[in-house]
Amino acid sequence: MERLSPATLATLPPSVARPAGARPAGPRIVHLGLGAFARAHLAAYTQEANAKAGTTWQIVGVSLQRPDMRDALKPQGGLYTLVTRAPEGPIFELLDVVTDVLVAPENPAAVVDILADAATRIVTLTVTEKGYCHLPATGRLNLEHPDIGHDLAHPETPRSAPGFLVAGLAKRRALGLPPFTLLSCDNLPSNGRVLHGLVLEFAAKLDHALAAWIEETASFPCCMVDRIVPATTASDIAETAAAIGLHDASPVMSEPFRQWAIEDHFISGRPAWEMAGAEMVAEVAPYEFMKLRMLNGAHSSLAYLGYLAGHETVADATADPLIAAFLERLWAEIIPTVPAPPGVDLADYARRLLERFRNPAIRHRTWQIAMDGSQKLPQRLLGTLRWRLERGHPCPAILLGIAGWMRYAAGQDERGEAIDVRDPLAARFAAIASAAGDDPAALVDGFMRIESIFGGDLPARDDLRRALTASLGTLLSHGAHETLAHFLNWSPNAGASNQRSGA
Ligand code: CS2
Repeated sequence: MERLSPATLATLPPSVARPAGARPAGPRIVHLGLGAFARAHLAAYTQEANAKAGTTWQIVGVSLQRPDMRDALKPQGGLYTLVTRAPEGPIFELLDVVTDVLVAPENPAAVVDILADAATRIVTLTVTEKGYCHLPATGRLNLEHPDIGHDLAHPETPRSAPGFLVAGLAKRRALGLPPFTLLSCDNLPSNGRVLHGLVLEFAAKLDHALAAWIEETASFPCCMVDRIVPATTASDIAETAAAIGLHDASPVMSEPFRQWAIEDHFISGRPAWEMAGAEMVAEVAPYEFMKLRMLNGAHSSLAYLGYLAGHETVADATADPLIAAFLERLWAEIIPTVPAPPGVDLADYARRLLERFRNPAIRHRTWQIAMDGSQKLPQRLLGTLRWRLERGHPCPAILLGIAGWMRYAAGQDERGEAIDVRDPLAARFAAIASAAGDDPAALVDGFMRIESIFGGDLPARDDLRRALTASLGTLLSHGAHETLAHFLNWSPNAGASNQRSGA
């Protein structure tokens, strides 16, 4: 079968939506961490904004680690298929807004050059939580991170996202160019402010005048991004080929829903993303709390408990009545902690989340979401937990989610088989698990000592330790299914006085 590329484009069936006309080189967005999510979110919004506003914004992707994305997209001239998987059936659409992909480790100087090029106006990032190389508990740069150490010693050939951003900004300043807007699109609370702090901290370590220039001239708007985009599988590739009649090595699979709330503070222009449905808002925080706590908090909880209960995907897990009922209880605990964004009914938002999770056309693996729990737990579950503990409100469902993470991170599933735990702290988890064996109190103690996750305050609460030990003990001795059944029977009123939790 022929490869999708500008040369074979004419053979696409009319059912595949595609942009009209050629692609003149317009203002540029450089995107760090070009994965499936950004290709289904940022790129889709940008293409639609271009079409509606008659603009020519282009995206150059940068892979900070592997060459796979460049190898897949380069022979296709950057073209790829966005497959929107509605329960009623897929929609195939061609995206042509990515014009090039650079592989940073192969040629870091080329990445710095494009960041410093006059046509680059915005640098967007989806480098995942760990890509910020920071200490989530303090928001400061992790100076022990090997890439940060390297980049401070070799600032012109960086490896990390903060290192590249500062190198690009330094070069622009040397060339007499204005900076770019830095837009983090990762699931971090106050993502723009976190990025601002990290970039300034890194720059100040090299050159105070540079840091001052960045502070005065660059902008770091916050935004909340949302679209469920699971990793593409071999069968997705085969299905796409059958539908479009060409081989696309890297289509992206997405749910129909998408949302993007952005602080409108761009120093050198931006695509008219609002014409594609983005919400330009004065304050992103309420959107962020809603999304991180309600969507991602539920996603992570169901990833751990669902995985342990033997469910491969989110849709399978949500089809399990016990997990669906657990989610309702979890949302009842989360909702009071979230300030509703203007015009949003949070109970309604929760109902829509359940529908989105149930979409059987999306095969989002629980194992994929379970990754990097050490980087995700604080903003997804622990903020909610703190909020409730401070007010003396019970939180048994949140505790069960956290206990599920501990059970998972200990590395053995319910049949005694090893779990492939992917996390920057995986080695530490393994050491905790081997020291604690299956003693729940020792496991809770070991995990709670990880300060970058739990901070100093949570481990000091004996009531919390006891409650987590009880939940984890039940998970260890009875398994996720029975634990959930017991949990749901035992405390029938959502969020109400659950004695067992004690917290
Ligand atoms: C998921 C997110 O992988 C994960 O941890 O929770 O990627 C989630 O699908 C997105 O944030 C949805 O917008």
